[in-house]
Amino acid sequence: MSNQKKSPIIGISANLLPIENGPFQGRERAAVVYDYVQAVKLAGGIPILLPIIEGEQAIQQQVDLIDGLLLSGGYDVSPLYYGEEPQQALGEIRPERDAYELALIHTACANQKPILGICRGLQLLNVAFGGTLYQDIPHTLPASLQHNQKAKPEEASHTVHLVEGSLLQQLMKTTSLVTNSYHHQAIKEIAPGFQVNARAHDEIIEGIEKTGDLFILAVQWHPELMIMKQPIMQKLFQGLVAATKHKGRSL
Ligand SMILES: [Mn+2]
Repeated sequence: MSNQKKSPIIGISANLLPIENGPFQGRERAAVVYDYVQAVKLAGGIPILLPIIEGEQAIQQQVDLIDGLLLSGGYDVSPLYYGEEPQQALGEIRPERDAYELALIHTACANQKPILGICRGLQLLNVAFGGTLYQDIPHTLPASLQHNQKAKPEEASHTVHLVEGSLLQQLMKTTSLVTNSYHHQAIKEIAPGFQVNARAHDEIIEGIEKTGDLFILAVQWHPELMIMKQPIMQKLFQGLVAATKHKGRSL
């Protein structure tokens, strides 16, 4: 098979999930919700899972295997990584996943690999480049909207306004979306070198992108869970796959 016909390989960062019962109870799985896999495949990429490993050289070799990186959702980011102590409302953290994915992000970026971050992926991307987070939206901003929806994952929960002229807005070809929302943390200070590309009505940041030539873009919602109901969400994954070919942020 010639290189030209090969589909881009998209590495999806895996979560750590404890097995809840049976003989292996308490052991941990490297896993992602299957919707990420399907979304990447549907967009024309070949999905592979990237389990947490240690070691700069090993992570470099993982990055060498992939053409693009998808940062999946999961636990809260340890506030120690952005210079804060834990508040009461902080959720479960897995610092070993933070450490791994921070190294993964910097290695992918140094190797010019496009990155799409989802939910925790957006938060970690912001922290990786020097930004900070609200540890708990209801605690810090009690007047905010409900960002941890009770509706089913495929259902839209709140409106998101896209910033005119941003990469996200050009990709989605609209200035307004309705999205699901499964986060209790949000960006407080955006990382240097990044710009906001989407906000909810309460000003909570719902998307960011890195300025410059690389496609490094992230959203706070879960587009992978909405594709069947809102096919427009597929454009995010198509954008990531397309960026592996252009080696840049042009669409
Ligand atoms: Mn939200």
